[in-house]
Amino acid sequence: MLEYSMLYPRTTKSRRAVSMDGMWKFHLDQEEWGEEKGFAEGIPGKDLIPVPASFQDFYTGKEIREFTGDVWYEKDIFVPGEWEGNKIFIRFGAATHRAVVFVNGKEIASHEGGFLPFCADVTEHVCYNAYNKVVVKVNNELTVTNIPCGETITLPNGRKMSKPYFDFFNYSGLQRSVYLMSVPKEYVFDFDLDYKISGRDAEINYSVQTTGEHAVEVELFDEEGKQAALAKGKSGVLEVENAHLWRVHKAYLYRLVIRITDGDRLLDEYEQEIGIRTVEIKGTSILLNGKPVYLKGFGKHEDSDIVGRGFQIGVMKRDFELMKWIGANSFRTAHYPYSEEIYQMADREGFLIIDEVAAVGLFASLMNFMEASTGKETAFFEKETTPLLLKAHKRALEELITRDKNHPSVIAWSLLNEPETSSDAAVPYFKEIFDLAHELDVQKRPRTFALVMNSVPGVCKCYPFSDIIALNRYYGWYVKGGYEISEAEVLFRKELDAWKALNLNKPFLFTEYGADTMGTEHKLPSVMWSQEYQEEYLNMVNSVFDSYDFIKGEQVWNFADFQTTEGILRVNGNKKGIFTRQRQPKDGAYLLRKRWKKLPLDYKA
Ligand code: CKU
Repeated sequence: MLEYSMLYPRTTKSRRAVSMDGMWKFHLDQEEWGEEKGFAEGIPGKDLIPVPASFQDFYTGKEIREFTGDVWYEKDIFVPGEWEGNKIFIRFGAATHRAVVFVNGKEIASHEGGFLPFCADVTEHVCYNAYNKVVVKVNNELTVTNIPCGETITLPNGRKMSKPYFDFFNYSGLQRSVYLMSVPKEYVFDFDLDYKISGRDAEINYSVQTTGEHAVEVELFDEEGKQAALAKGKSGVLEVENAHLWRVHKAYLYRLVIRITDGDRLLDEYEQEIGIRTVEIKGTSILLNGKPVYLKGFGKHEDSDIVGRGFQIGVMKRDFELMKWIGANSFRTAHYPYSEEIYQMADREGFLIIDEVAAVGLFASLMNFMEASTGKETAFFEKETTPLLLKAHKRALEELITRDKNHPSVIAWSLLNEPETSSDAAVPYFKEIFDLAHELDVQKRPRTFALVMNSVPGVCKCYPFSDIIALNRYYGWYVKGGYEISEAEVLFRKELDAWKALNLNKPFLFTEYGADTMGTEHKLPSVMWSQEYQEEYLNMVNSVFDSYDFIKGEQVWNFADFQTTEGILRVNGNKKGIFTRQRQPKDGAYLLRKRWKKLPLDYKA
């Protein structure tokens, strides 16, 4: 069990959640002397920066954009006097990749892992009815003992530089919302839900964890606000008659209210929207409420102009509108857990999410996505430091599942992205991770991981762990692109025939395929990078997908163009977007729209 609650911050009858978003004081610790100079008590300078946002793309100096090391944030917050006697937390939606929190000069909390929330319990450290100084030291260095993996090097000029083992820019900082929260001493800490549908009715098996022993009651309201069920006790069953199920693009959301009471007195109340649905794998089918679904959609990123990986509510809205327009029904949160608001929106819009932990780059190569295509193998899990990595990975997985388990939109967990899978040492590592996911999830949702190009039958030792076989494949791009595309198709089919011969009786899903395309380039006849080639490529791949019944979904890489580290393979970022970074369609978007609008939800059932 985690040492703080992961529940989303809300104001209720008993709780207060005050946003700390806005302008914070900001300072880059180029000299690496922040601790020694007493930054914990207040940082130097007058520069202000928005939170939430990545710090990198606001400034005009390259040394700031590429800065690797510690950055410091500061804000004064007023803690109301009437909160005294409650528990007071500061909750960070994310601090990338690690943070130390100081209040009034004193170190209160630290956290590692840049894409999941954490709380600093400041109850004993704040002055009530007064301003308090909050200082946060955020560090963005990459290592092989934390996820995502990478290295930090030092250049001859003495500056540090991030070398990610992954293909997205190492954006960092306070990239998600920060809240000041007050909750009662005895409060709802966590809850789990599991669903059973029988005929027109549904049962919700629930269990609630609180920090005390007082009575618990759980009440369910429908969309009209009418009571749909009521139950008492820390665990039990909510019986819902004539249940409205949560369905793809027809999401029905109930409101679950959890109360702790002492006789007539309310001690705590927490509420959340939930959806009644089941998820199951049967043979090669992915079943939602017992009915087969075919996934259409994207691998995405949290990435946009100016704010980088910072959460942007407007960009989120636009992305969902585009996904509806194109006929998508799902996405994978490549390559890290996204902002919580995105899952809330998916719950509401009826999108299916494959929720990925930030275990990317577990393949020792700076350009793993390239080298893997050449068949290169690395014994990534045989390092002396592997136990440390496993520990960080397990912790992140626990945080992820605790945070996201009650979203109806989350239908599967992606536990690793493109790891090394060919060495014997990979097997026990995978076993621990896959077992933990099942242990933590009462719904026992399907588990998967995205297989890199060299993870093929005969080489990959880890695919048996997966409930859904998720492939990242680039035949026609990294392998035999351009005029050689006909050979790419032959090789692609050859690999799929080899998978078919294994008769795994599991669903296959394409979690990546795509071609870099400049939104500005047209060329007839096509060349690689032109919009014409993206269409040619998509037509080839789609015809392959249509030939194999066990392929139960296609999530193209990527939803939109995104920023990466600079280099000769990337033209100011990865251009595999179906939309540009500014969220306008490339020609391929119209092609996919035509296809996806036509494919029924139960395609290949
Ligand atoms: C993508 C084997 C494919 C790995 N995949 C990872 C993803 O993060 C990259 O952006 C490849 C690409 O476009 O190369």
